[in-house]
Amino acid sequence: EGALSRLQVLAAHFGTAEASENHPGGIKRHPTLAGAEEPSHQQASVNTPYKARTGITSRREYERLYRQSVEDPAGFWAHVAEGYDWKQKWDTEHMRSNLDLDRGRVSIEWFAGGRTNICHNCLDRHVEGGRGGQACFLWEGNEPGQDAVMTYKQTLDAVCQLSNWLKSVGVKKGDRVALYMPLICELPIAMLACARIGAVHSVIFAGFSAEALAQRVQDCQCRVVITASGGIRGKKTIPLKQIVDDGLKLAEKAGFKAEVCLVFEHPAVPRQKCPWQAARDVWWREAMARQASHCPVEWVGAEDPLFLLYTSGSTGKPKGVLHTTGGYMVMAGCTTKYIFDLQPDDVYWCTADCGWITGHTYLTYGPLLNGAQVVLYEGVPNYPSPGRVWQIVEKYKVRQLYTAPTLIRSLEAHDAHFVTDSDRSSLRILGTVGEPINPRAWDWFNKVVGEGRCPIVDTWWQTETGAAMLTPLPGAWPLRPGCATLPFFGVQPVLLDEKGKEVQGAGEGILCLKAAWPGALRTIYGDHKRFESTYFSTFKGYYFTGDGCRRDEEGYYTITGRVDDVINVSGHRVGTAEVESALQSHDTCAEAAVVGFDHPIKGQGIYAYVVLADGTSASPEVKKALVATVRSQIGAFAAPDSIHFAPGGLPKTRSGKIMRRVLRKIATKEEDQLGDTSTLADPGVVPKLLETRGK
Ligand code: 6R9
Repeated sequence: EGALSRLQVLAAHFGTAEASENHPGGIKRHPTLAGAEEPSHQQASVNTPYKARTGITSRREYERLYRQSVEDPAGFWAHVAEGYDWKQKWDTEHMRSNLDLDRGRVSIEWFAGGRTNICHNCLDRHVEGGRGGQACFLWEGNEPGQDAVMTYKQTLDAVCQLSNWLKSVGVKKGDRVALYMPLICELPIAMLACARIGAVHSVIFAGFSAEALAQRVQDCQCRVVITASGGIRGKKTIPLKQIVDDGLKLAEKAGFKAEVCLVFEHPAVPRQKCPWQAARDVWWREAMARQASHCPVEWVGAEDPLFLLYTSGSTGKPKGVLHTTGGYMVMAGCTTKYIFDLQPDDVYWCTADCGWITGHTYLTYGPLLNGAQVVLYEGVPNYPSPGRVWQIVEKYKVRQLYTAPTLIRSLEAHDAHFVTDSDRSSLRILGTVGEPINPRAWDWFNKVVGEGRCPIVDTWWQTETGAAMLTPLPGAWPLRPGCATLPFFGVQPVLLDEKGKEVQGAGEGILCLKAAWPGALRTIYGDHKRFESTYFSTFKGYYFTGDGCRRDEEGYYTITGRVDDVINVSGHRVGTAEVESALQSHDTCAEAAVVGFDHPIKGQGIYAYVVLADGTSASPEVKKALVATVRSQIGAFAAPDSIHFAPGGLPKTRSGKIMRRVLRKIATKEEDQLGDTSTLADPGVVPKLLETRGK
């Protein structure tokens, strides 16, 4: 195949030939819930007909492009990038990376030399193309009947005002801005306003506690914090500004001071009820009233930072994952287009919060780069009834719905009429992300929600990967419940055995990624050594994902779950070390060890073993106090489901290492599979743990 025809194929698929407005360019088991399900590889294929408007309608078509994407990654991605506006083109040798520590510092660069702005590509480009009057955000409040629409032009104006305000308080390119907000339009607006002027946003999920907030604002040394007076989810009002004040007080004790705090007045907490520090705090509405709705874009380098997002690892404090502008933009736009077959004007709904990576890539940047109408829902899925999600689908005629297995399981538990009472005929594509989806939930999503006519895209990826890595393309090949199927363009997954040898053909191993992709994280903020050691030292030359994975004869990939000490609770990553250190900070706790266990709704739950301090005796009050400590230090979502007092101590090897395998088996009542415990310093602790379980 000659170079010319290859370019033509690329042009046809990535729309660069069209002048239309918008063509941006120790392995664990799968959590087989309820124990009775067949694992994914034993499931029959499901062939849901769907004709993608992107033109990729068969596996052959995909494979042709995939081959090009891995044979000439720089050329492939440059073609995709041409679908976006750049102030300055990238160098001819724009992709420079080294993933091999033996060859020196790990570094990743894409579109080097290029200058662009992601906010411009998300908003100005569409407005300039005559689509300013089209809906950008379809906001749905907590209460049914509460809603608002913002057009692309209105969104651009609001973003410009905020950018101007940020500049007026001295925020410059490269400065960090922390966002702690409910899911209202002002949250993505604030992200875009930072991006517009080259400031680096750091969204902190509004479910994190004051202490977690303090840790994050300190680590990123943000100049400004943007928040709201409060938020409302279901029947619960959340005093966000109070939490920010508490967090900033803690940070001040540790020697860090934020200069300005911008507060959006949310009706859930009126201003009279909001704590206030006149020297530092500013009301959003008053501040915006003085700002012009025009603000020139700061053209930033492709490798200038776009955002920081903190995530949990298996050890230590949360890591500030840093993403840069060009590669992230190109990959966010491209994956959204191909995975969701997203076209301008499509009504698209992703139920994630902006506080997580999914809310960055697939609620904000990806859909806006494609000019879609984005549904933003502030409330919870089961309020005021378990039918709410489907009512929203009917109300806005949602075409693509992207959600998490935990939400699917929690709604599946209710009578099917909650779903069927609403008209879902607008739905064309369903998606899941965040954790393995068990086949039963997949089936329900497929048959009951999608009436068997919507392909389900089970997308595997991570905060670090920036965009989806393993995913079906709708209609292009048969699906299988619980299976992420094939790699996206440019993604080269490998399965390594424990010795680091690549598994060939069908088999199981640790999922790693070979070669750099544009959306990859570039570093851990302020700690490049930790970046190298966390992701690139386990297997030299490969990015280590932390997930176990199986590949079958068809080349399909199935994620089997984390192989490290990260627990995935309702799709939220929780590090065992973080929960342990929260527990250990409490006076009653001498020692703690935390493991995950299969949970019917949350996917995984948190099981904590606690050795009490001398003089403390086990009681329900102590349990409560320990759970409360975790809630206040991390957030409610990380609260242990069970606390198991271990009077005889924890199982340790002679070198003092806690044997977590043993703790996992006891927590999941699989003591028949404890394995070899003869290397324990004191094998007697095991029967004591079994005796005290459930007490
Ligand atoms: C996007 C996101 C990443 C971890 C990842 C894996 C799990 C995500 C999955 C999945 C099975 C899927 N995970 N998607 N497991 N199937 N489709 O969730 O990022 O919060 O960083 O979590 O989530 O264990 O390593 P993040």
